Amino acid sequence: MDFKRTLITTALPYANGPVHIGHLAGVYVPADIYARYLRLQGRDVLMIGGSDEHGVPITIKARKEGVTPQDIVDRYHKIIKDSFHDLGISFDIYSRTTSKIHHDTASDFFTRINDQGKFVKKTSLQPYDAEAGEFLADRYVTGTCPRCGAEGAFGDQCEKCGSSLNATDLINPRSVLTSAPITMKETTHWYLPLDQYEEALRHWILDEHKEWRTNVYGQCKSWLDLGLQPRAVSRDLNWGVPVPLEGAQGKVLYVWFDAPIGYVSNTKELLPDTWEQWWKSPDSRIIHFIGKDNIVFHCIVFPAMLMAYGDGFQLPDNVPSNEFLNLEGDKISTSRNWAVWLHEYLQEFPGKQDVLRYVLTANAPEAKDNDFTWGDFQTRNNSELVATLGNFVNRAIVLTHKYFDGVVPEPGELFEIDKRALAEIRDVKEQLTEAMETFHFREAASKAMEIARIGNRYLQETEPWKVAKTDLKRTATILYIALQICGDLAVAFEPILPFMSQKLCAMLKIGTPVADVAEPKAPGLSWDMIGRDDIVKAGTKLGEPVLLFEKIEDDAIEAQKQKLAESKRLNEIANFKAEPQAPEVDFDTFSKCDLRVGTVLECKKVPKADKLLQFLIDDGLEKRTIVSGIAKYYQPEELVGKQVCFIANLPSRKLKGVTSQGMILSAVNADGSLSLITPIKETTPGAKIS
Ligand code: B3M
Ligand code: ZN
Repeated sequence: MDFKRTLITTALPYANGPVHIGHLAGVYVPADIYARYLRLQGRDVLMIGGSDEHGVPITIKARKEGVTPQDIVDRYHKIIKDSFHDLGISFDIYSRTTSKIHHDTASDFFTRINDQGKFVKKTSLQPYDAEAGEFLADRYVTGTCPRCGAEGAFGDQCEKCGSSLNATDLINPRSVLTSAPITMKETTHWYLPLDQYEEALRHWILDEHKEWRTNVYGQCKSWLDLGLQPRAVSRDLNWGVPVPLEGAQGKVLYVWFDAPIGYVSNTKELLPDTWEQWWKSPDSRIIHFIGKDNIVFHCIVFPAMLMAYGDGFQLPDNVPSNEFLNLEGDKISTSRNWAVWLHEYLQEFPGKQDVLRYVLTANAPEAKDNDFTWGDFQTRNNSELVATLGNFVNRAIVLTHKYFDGVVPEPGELFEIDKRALAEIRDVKEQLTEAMETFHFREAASKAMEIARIGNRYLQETEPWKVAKTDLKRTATILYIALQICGDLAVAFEPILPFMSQKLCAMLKIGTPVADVAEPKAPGLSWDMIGRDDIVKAGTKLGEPVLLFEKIEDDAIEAQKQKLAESKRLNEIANFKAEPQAPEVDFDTFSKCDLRVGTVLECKKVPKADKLLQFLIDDGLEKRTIVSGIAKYYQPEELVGKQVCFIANLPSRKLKGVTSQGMILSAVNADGSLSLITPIKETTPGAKIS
């Protein structure tokens, strides 16, 4: 089936925090690559995005900060939207689910399904806070975890041991609102009877969409094999789209009911007159880009909603969901601040949007979870973007300036080696196109880089800088071919590296510059240009050479690693639990310990012992030497003149050849590091501690 239009949707991020590299790698970068690729192919495409502004976590965050949920979503919607824009994600629209049009559209979905009698109404017991007079969502119930005994577990999950829970599993369940013990109260909700759609879904996915990614297909199959159950589409909550029925006060549509409808609302907002074409016409197709935790909602629940609604809505053609991206070996976590946040990256690496786009693509978690490391980020930048791509383009353009005054020379007769390079590129183009068509963007990045490798090899073999000494005509042909390869790169990499492509186009004088890289339109280039031998026209005066990429130095990477280490440290502190108290000692035993304050006269490192510092202490009587294992946490210079506490009457012992007469006291911090103990007010050396 040949499609006329492709509607690309991207999961709507919750507007309760900024987006991080996990979101980008899973959804937005691949979706943007695909949209840009289709535009270059001259296809009709729409890329729809927006913020998901409902749901319990937003109300919880608002309560914590003492602001309204609207304040929260206004704040994060803006951060998210701006950061996507600055990364060049070329949305046709990025809207939000608090918009009027979305509320209307979501209400209409509910009403029409309800009017057809397709919901089931059921009454059940739900946690209730009698003091506040409110039903409690799972997250609003807290208590002791029945599995690990941790305090402060929530009604959906224990964050200590990770078990998923029901509110009623908790020991001593209490309301987060008032701390009152919860009671159970009857409440009525509307359910979508997924079981009634099971056969249709089974046929549609398992028989008709065998081409879906194995992770997606497999997850759907296991859900379907388990058998589908009716799912509640409403909640007792005061934040969301109100259930549009008389007598449904205090009830809103469940966030997972309204959020996917956001794709429809946003299309409507963008194209009030023609939106239906994109959703209902059989020659349009819908592609949902999502992360793996959203598969069931997009492949089962939303399609069932669309079936129930009817009216010609089509089901998605594909759902290329990615797996998860980890960070330096650990799961990305918002609450532990273990993430690379997009808005921070953009500030800390100005002008390096493409580096992130490239690394997230080259290392995309397409078939399995993958790891982002700063080391890999640096290597891919320095050895692939700088040394392979940037270097090739730079050589071709600088040599043209050098030998031909920056004017693209007229080629002479093509030699075998020239033809071979062009033929190789046409082969790679075929594989690259196949990779793009089948959502294998990792492969696409590697194929596009292959073009730069072909270019480097070509220059290496033809050596125009040598040929130029004797044969300028031949040099002209070589550089002409090299410039065509630059043109290939500008097009082939446009979906992945749109900022680079813009700069390269400006040097090669191809395409039409766009004012804003995030603008959703092809920059006057077309996919057909790749592999042609006249992309860059002879006689064109090239623009000045600019560097496409620059080396990322170790200190920038170190700074990022430090930042993560700091997150880890703060987390360890947050999770610190003091050790249980030691067994009692009698007073006499304690008072045998001679504890004193001393002043540091000298302090130095102990040779060949990276943990030890050697102190010379004024202890009020004489000078004594003490060796202490704190070299990792203090510089010797900073301690001279400071006062420390020590045990004076321990037997001396030899440490790495130095005799230590006592022990300096320090506190062991949550992360295992040490803090020296010092009197708050300066005292006389030798003062007893009692
Ligand atoms: N906001 C969940 C998520 O960000 C949800 C996606 C909605 S897509 C319609 O993982
Ligand atoms: Zn637990």
